Amino acid sequence: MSVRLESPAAATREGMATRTSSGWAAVSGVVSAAAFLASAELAAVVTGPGGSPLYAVGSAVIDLAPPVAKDTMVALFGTGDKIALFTLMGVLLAVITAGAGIAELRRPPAGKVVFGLGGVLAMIAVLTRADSSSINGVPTAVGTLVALLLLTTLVRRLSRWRATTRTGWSETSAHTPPLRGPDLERRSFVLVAGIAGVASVVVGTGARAWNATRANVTQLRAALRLPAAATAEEAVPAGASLDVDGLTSYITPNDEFYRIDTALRVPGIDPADWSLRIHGLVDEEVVLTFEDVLALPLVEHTATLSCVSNEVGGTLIGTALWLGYPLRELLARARPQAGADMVLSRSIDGFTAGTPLEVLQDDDTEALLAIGMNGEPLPQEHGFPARLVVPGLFGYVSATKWVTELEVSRFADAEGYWTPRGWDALGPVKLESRIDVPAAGTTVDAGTVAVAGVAWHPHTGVSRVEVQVDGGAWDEAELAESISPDTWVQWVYRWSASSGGHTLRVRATSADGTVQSETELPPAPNGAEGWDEHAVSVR
Ligand SMILES: Nc1nc2c(c(=O)[nH]1)N[C@H]1C(S)=C(S)[C@@H](COP(=O)(O)O)O[C@H]1N2
Ligand SMILES: [Mo]
Repeated sequence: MSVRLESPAAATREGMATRTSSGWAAVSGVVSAAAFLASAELAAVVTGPGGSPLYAVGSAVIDLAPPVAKDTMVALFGTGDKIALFTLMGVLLAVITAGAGIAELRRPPAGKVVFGLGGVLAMIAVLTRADSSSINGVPTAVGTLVALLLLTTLVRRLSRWRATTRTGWSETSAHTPPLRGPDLERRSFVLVAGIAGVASVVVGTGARAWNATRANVTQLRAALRLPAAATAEEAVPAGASLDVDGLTSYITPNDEFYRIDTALRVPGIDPADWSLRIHGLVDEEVVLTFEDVLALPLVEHTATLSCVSNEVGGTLIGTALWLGYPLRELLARARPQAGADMVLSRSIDGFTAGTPLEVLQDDDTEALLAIGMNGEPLPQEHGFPARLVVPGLFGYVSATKWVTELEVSRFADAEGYWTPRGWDALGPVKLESRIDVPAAGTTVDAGTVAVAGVAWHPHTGVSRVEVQVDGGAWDEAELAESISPDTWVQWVYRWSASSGGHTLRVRATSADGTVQSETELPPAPNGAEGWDEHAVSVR
């Protein structure tokens, strides 16, 4: 009996048979899939949980599955049906991507094609979810890119390792010149695969857990039923909405409402965990839970909210029906002390706004701790579960979203987030008007053309809007109705347009008689000024 003795190096070479390299290729595929999920999940932390391909594909499968399959899943796994589904999907994904790894080693770019197709399918699943937006596609794109890069680098390392073990490290192959010995090539492959695999598991589970809590807040919000207002707002008068195509609607739908905040990640607050603390220069510290707020006699109030950063003609403005409780009542409970002149509201995300105390205490200003927006709980991006809304003040000095604290203070002692960043401590909204139609730079037919838009001077009101054509005389526009001076107002001017190029301008007059200033000012430090102007052609 003869014994064949092999050196360890020879054993390594023998061990790197086709079967082994296929095994490692399969590992490459699975690790790349894990990297896809992890990097997509991480990107979804920024874009929102709706961008998670894991979640989207899962719900797409649930949507598309025939009822029999669903019933079977529920019968087999009961309430564990979702976990069972995800396990099944995980196994399927592992099998497919293991195959893709092998395919990439044997017939490149077959594996990359499989990953690419998978990315496209995941993208379709993400974008076809109810109320998905294009931003939700970003995580899947990021994940697909990361997976393709990782698969490429892993398979390249693997084939170099294979080449060295097959031919000896001194020889080279045309495609993958082995630069180092088999041990180094093996180490290089295993190291990258190992790091990528471990990082994917750690980052992926962390990001998934984070996104899952946010998804839960979405569900909590959807399940929340707001009480009816004790003091209801009057119905929107029919005369508030002019019948002009392209004119901004009087009430801004929630999903069209502008969004401005410093939050990288929208805070996800469970109402059960939320509370508002009123403290500082007060005789009595007050703490309110969300349940406390729901039990209060709530009021509805329609108010226009706008951003100090809005340029002349800009769209950082919207009007909503807010449901909430007057801040004046809450402050009365806390009893502010003499000498206090501002309230520093603080968000859970650290943002602060300094609002004059007298505005918040004013009987004629419906400054609210708002929990509802246009008949729904506040959307998460707009401050769920509670924010402030103060008619007549720019958002940066008043409209704190995800508000958790009101600190009664003094302008001499404290300042809001934007004040040390070049914006005034006081931010009353300025008198402004905007042309919506005809859009700037468009061509319209000669004849009667509806020139229309909105004008606002929240809490003061607009008494007149005028339009000027080509620098001529100012002609009065027709004003629509409004619920109160706290909202913007639509206007229309029926223009007899003759062919050629024309310039349209608009200016408003406030209810206090002030005429909108022509002087152009930039947004900083306290709001833009000037007349909105549209150049149009008439044919
Ligand atoms: N927590 C928090 N609240 C905030 C802000 C912010 O950055 N963080 N931005 C404010 C500004 S500048 C504006 S204009 C309004 C915008 O509110 P919206 O996003 O609901 O339109 O929110 C205000 N409340
Ligand atoms: Mo703002």
